[in-house]
Amino acid sequence: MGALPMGVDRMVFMASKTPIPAPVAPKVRPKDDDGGSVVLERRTQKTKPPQMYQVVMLNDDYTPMEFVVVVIQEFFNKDRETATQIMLKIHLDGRGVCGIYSRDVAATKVEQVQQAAREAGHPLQCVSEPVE
Ligand code: TYC
Repeated sequence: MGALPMGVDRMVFMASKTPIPAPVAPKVRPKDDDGGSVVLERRTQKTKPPQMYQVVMLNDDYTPMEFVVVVIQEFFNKDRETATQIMLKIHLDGRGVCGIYSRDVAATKVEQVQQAAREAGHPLQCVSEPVE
């Protein structure tokens, strides 16, 4: 160190700035490269959309068509025309998709249909299955 001013035997340094907050972790990973600089490399997308489930209604020989139409209207929010088309598709093909939902919602729809069928004394069945 060079000469101090006359009468001063030591220098005292004090922090004069407010502390800088710790940096927030970035959503990208730092990667050391050759030059000693830090490159931020974007992480490849890791979140996937959730698996969806279709609620499939099954045909049987006993449940009245009218009951099926009303169930599809009530629990799958279809208008009467759409509900009738779905019911006829089930009647002809043996099964038909009434709606596609997240897993929990699909499971609830199945429960609601089964409960309504049980209470009305009909053997109507439906199941939930993953789409694709
Ligand atoms: N097959 C039934 C009948 O002829 C009608 C029916 C349609 C039943 C769809 C179930 O999921 C069903 N009465």
